[in-house]
Amino acid sequence: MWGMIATWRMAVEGITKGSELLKEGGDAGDAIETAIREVEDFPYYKSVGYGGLPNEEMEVELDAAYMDGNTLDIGAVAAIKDFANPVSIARSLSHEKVNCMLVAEGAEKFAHKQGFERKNMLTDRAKAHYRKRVKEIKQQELKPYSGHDTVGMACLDVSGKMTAATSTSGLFMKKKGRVGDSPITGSGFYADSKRGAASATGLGEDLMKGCISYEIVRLMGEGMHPQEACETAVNRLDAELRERRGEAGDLSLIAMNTKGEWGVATNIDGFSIAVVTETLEPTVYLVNREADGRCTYEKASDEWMENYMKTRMAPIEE
Ligand code: SD4
Repeated sequence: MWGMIATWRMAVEGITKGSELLKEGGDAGDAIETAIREVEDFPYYKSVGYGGLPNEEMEVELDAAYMDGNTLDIGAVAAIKDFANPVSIARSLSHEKVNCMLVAEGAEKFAHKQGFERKNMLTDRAKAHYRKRVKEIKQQELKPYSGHDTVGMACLDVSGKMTAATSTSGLFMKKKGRVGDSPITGSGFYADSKRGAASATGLGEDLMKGCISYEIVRLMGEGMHPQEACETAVNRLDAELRERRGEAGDLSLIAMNTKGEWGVATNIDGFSIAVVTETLEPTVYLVNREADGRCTYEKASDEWMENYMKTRMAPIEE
């Protein structure tokens, strides 16, 4: 069995590309890197890679990570600027024994030495989003941090190897140097070929409070189906946060186990996922939260898919 699951609709072209490799018996590391690069390169996805939304100072600082579930190797970069594909830099760091998580200038120096492609990641479109948001914050007292779509994936190849990876520009209007859950092991991602892999999107500050990707892998290791593991971990963390702090940020998780079974859970409306397996063609699902805390999903309609692209590519009215 092989398969891939990813956060958000935007990942479907990526997992389609990744699945071409998996189908041919390819490696879960190559498949997940290929899939995430596809999302990073598409300029209209405004929270990953090229076209990602900037921080408060109008700079695009990117976070990314990669984990190999066979060796438990981890590589991550945080607050890196001006490089095209942070996930590939993260994967390259995962081969290092030490210094495998680098931030800002340190990460950029490593990437430069390794010959990774430099690119100005701030697009005119992202600048327009920035100016619009500055105006909205002033006029409508909007929360600056709303709107996010990190790409996080879990992958299984025919050899049984599992990987997890993430890539994000983090929260729009974040403080310079702010790092979310996405490059943090166990919070934004975790992979263990003996148990499964998981990844997160949402409010990093809250996802980190539960080390939630690790928690889901742990629950799968105890025999839970990925769906039950995702629901259990998300509902528990959501409840703990509400009890102790009076509120919980957005928590949305995906997972796959060693058999290619998968699961998803969220505490928000409007979450979507992209999935492909040996027996399922690349499919986008919209996730619904039920009153009893369970999450169900339905295939996105053609109309929904069309509308999604239209809104992503619509001109920005400033
Ligand atoms: C972060 N978790 O930096 C990321 C943001 C995100 O969907 O997921 N957006 O906190």
